[in-house]
Amino acid sequence: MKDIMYGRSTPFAVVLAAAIVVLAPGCQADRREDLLILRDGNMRQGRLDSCSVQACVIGGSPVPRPFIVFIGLNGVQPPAPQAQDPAHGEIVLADGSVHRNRLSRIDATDVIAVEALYPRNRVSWIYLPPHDDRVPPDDPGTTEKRDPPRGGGGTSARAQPPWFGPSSQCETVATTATSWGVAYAYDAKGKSVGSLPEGKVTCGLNFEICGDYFFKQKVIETGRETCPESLHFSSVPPTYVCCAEWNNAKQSRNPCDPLLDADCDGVPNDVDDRPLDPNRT
Ligand SMILES: [Ca+2]
Repeated sequence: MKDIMYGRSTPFAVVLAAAIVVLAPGCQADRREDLLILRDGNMRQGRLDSCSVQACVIGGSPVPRPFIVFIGLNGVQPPAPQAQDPAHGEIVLADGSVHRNRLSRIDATDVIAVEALYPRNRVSWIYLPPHDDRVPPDDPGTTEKRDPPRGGGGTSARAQPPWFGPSSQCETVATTATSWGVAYAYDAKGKSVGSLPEGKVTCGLNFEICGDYFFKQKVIETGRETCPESLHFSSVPPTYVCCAEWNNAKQSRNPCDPLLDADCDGVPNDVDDRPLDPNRT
């Protein structure tokens, strides 16, 4: 799961970037530090804690994503490589390969992009294109999600199970999802069971709800197929779940068993293209 076999690989071109490097007086660059090169030419250096869709946090200070043009990881030193296609995001690995991919987020161990997951310790540079902030993560489910019907209000929308939606009586926890493509085979639980033959890749989707994990997959032939949209993390958009209700239903299986059908729409999780939306399957 930590290996990368998915994504475009192209020659690595390096030119001098026009960044004006500003270091704090007396600050000797730590070779293991991370850095952010900003669009105004300034640089921030330190340990990158994380990046979300909105901001990257370096040395405990958030920097809004729109201000950032390059993220350097694992002690790389400026100048940054020139983007091969400035209109698109790129991820440059330590082996020099360049992958056109749009950054989603960075955590302690992984760089999560739209089409792949990269082990953080193998990533050197991440290029964020202009207007990166205007392109929200593919999240069609969020905008189309409907409010739960109340009292037969004339809508044909299916009733949402009691664990979805805001609640003043229950602490809710957001679901998380990760998708990737690697040349490994997985069992039904998402455990890696060996390598795939040359030219095949597993598209994997993992999502977590209240401490329970779900895994979906499809093996594709590279060059002939791409990973289906239903296995992209955006098919499981962050959804707030009341874990008390979730856990109750795991026991009572009322109105359904959420471990088998998280949105109670009658379509089992492993074949539901929208497993957290009872109105889409
Ligand atoms: Ca379902």
